[in-house]
Amino acid sequence: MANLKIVVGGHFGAGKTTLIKGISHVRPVLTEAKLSGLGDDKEYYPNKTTTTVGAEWGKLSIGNLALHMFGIPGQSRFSFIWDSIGVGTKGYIFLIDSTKPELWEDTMEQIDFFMERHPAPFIIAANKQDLPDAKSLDEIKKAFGDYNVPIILISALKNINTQELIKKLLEEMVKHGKQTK
Ligand SMILES: Nc1nc2c(ncn2[C@@H]2O[C@H](COP(=O)(O)OP(=O)(O)OP(=O)(O)O)[C@@H](O)[C@H]2O)c(=O)[nH]1
Ligand SMILES: [Mg+2]
Repeated sequence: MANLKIVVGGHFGAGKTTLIKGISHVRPVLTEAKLSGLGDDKEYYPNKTTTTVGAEWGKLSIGNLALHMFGIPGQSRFSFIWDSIGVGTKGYIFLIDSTKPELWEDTMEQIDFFMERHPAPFIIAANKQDLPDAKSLDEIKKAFGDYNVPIILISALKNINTQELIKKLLEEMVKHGKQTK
């Protein structure tokens, strides 16, 4: 069994915890705490009552691969632990809330942060595509196209396209592995 570490990143409220909960084959370890109201993140998600405050974990078994998914806390006040979560990562999924373009910049900052410190192949998951005001793939490409990585439209909550997301990530990791051989 080969163990691979995957990090799930993305801005506050993008759906990291929901994705890990939805795709993990074992009961995930979650680190959610009541939102303290610190900072101004509440203004974007007035109904959100909890936030992730530490590393979260879930596991998927695919053939002889064990994918260990580590979720990060989205709020930048916890960014001091991002660096340690990134150590040894073989691939990343960076999430955005497709209905909140004003927060996408925060995901971009995370991408730059992790690629500088712990580079590995990554893909972008445009989440919450079940909502009527979700931006289209074309609009998301305008913002994230420069990264030149796959962008997958998903709904973590409804488990739409999440298997495709994992498949794409594994393909990217294989592709990258071949290039670096
Ligand atoms: N409609 C819809 N809502 C979603 C989806 N994914 C997540 N949500 C909701 O978005 C809110 C935030 O989701 P979380 O999974 O807590 O987001 P997070 O990225 O872990 O947030 P932090 O840990 O606080 O950074 C919750 O109310 C979720 O139910 C989705 O695919 N569709
Ligand atoms: Mg979370």
